Amino acid sequence: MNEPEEGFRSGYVGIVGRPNVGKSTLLNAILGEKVAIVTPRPQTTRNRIVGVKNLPNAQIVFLDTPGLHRPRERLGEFMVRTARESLKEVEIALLMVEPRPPGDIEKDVIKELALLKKRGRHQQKAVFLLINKIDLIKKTAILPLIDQYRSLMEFDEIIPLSALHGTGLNELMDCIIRYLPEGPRYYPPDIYTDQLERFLVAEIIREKVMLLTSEEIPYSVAVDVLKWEEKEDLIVISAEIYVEKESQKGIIIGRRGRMLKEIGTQSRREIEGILGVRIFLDLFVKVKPDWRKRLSALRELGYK
Ligand SMILES: Nc1nc2c(ncn2[C@@H]2O[C@H](COP(=O)(O)OP(=O)(O)OP(=O)(O)O)[C@@H](O)[C@H]2O)c(=O)[nH]1
Ligand SMILES: [Mg+2]
Repeated sequence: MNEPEEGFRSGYVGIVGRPNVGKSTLLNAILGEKVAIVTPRPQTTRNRIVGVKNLPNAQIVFLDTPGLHRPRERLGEFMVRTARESLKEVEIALLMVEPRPPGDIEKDVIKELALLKKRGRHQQKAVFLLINKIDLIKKTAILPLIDQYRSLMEFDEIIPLSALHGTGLNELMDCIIRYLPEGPRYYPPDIYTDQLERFLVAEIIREKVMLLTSEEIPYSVAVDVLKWEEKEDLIVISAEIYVEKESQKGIIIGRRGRMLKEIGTQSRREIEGILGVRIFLDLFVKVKPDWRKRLSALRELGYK
């Protein structure tokens, strides 16, 4: 960590909200890089994802988090804990919501955010409300929503936006910079995430599984990279796709191995695009019975 430069601003900014509101879409849009996977299904993100935005006079460390929900198994408990704990580290919390009136999840997190704001030790934390997906509603519907949220808490800023279309992002960035304290660079200026390429590769494979399967399968899958061998002009990667039941294994493999082949092809193309090198990707499917419920299995898969 460097000494602060005169006038340089920096800080941690957490993005929280219920699943599927568009948190990861926002992070990718701000960075202009894919660091977090996105699917139309809730509970896509399972870990805290760091994304660093480097600007000439500021560095913003964004924390994308798993969606807040009422967990039904241990994996869900881990996810919600991860999201809530991230809030403690941030200077600014961004509560992202759908363009809908607040529900129980929003009311609960707002209570927590109001407490955090009061308790902020070194410096008061700021809390912004981001009303996302405004491309889906009429302009006239925004003001009544703002009023409803405002009656629950005094937000420092309320910003309607569309992470998908990029609307409102400049205003959001300007607001964030205004609230950041002076501080050092936490990361070197050419770094935009702290995640290992191995992790991103596993996530991209999981994204393809989530996009190509249905019902319980998207949620029952975990991916682990087993081998990573850099050769002269290609990288050889093998990865294991874990499911919870034998029947799920059959679905992931598909008729004559077709589904697994499709997962592999789509993953490989995207990984090649991101890493800029030819990839040989070998996928295996394995049953880890009820892994989402078992602490030891969760740990083995990196959810700890
Ligand atoms: N119409 C519209 N869709 C959006 C917008 N932002 C995100 N989405 C879509 O919403 C879905 C969920 O997006 P994610 O970014 O994965 O949501 P998330 O909040 O990270 O979800 P979890 O990781 O499950 O907590 C995807 O299908 C996105 O394309 C938006 O501004 N407008
Ligand atoms: Mg997400």
